[in-house]
Amino acid sequence: MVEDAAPYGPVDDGAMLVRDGRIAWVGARADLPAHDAVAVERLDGRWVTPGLIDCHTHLVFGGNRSHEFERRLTGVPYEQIAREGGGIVSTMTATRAASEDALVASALDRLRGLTATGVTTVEIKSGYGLDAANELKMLRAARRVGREGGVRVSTSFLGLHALPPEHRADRAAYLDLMIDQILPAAHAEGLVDAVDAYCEPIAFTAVEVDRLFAKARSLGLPVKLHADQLSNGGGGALAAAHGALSADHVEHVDEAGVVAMAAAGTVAVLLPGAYLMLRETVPPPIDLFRRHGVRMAVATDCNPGTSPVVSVTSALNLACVQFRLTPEEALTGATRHAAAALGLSHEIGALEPGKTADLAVWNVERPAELCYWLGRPLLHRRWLGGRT
Ligand code: DI6
Ligand code: FE
Repeated sequence: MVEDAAPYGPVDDGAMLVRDGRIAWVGARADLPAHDAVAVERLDGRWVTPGLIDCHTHLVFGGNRSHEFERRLTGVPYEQIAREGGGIVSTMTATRAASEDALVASALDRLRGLTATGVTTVEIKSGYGLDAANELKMLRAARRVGREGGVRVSTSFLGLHALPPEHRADRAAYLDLMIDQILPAAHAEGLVDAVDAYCEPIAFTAVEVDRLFAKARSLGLPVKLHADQLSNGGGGALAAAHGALSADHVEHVDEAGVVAMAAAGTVAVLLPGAYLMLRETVPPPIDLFRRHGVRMAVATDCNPGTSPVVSVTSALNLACVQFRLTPEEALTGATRHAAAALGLSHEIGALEPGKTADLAVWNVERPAELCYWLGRPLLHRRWLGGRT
C-alpha cells in the first residue's frame, strides 16, 4: 500500500525496492525498473503499510495502577484519586523504586504488544521520576528500549507531569529545578527529542507551561502538550502559539484553539484509550479538525493510570468506534500524521522513495480490517530500516 494524497493510495500487485535501509522505488510490479536486487522477498499478495508509529506513550514506568482501576469502577473520579496523592504520584513512587534495568525490562515486555501490532516507532515520555536522578533514569531507559527492542524511539521530557510530594510547599522551586536544571542536563546528555507538559487544573498552568516551552525553544527542542483533556484550559491555542508539533487528547479544545492549531500546523493527537478508560463523554471535535484542516494522529497513550493499552491497532479501532474516524483517517493517524507529530515526516510514515524502509506486512484482505478487528493478531512481518 502506498499512502499518498488519496485515501490509502493503494497499489495493487505492487513492488518495492529497498536499498541501504531506505525505499528506493515503489509502484506497480509491472513498472518495476531494472535492478540488481540481491534478495527478493515475496509477500504473496499481502498488504504492506508503513510501520505503525505510536506517537504518544508513557511506556517506561514502575508498577501498575490496577488498584486505582478497581476504585474508579466504584465511581471514585480520576481527579479525586490524584488529589489524594494517588495517580501519577503513586506511579512516581514505584518508578523511583525501580532500577533502570527493571524499567527497561518491564517496558520491553509492554513493547512486545506494540510491535506485535506493527509498530516500528514509539514515542516514550519521562514524567514519573519527577526529580533529577529519576527523570534521567527514565530517559536513559527509554533510549535503551530503542536499542534493545527493535524499534525507533523518540523521547519526550515530561518533567511538568505532576508536582512531587517533596515540593508541595514550594511549587516555584520545582519549576526552577525542572526548567533550568533537569531539562538542560537531560538535553546535554542527548536524552531529549521533544518537550511535553501536562496542562490541566490538577497538573500545571498555562503560565507554567509557557515558561517551560520558552526554555525548550531556547535549547532548540520542539514542544508538544497534553492539552484540553479533562477541561478546556486553552491548551490547543497555547501549543499552537509555541509552534508545537502536536496537541494531545484535545477533547475539550474550542474552535479558536482548532483554528490556531491549523495555522501552526500542530497535529491533533487523539488518544481513544484514555477516553475509554476514563469513561469520558465529550469526544474531541473531529468535524472541526476536518473543517479547518488539522491533521489527526492516533496513539495508545500507554500509561498505567488512564490508558493501559499496548495495542496500536486496538487504538485505531477505538478511534473509529468512539470518535467516528474513518479507517483511512485512523490509519493515516498512525502513519503519516503520527510521523508529523514527532517531527519525523522526512524519515518515516509513508511508503515513498527516500523514506526509511520501516514496513508492516499484514494478513488482511482489506486495509479497513486493521481498524475493524479488536485484539486479533494481524501482523505477518515487520521491517525496520529494511531489516526484518
Ligand atoms: N496522559 C497523561 O500523562 C496523564 N493522562 C494521560 O492521558 C496522566 C497519566 C497517569 O495517570 O499516569
Ligand atoms: Fe499521556
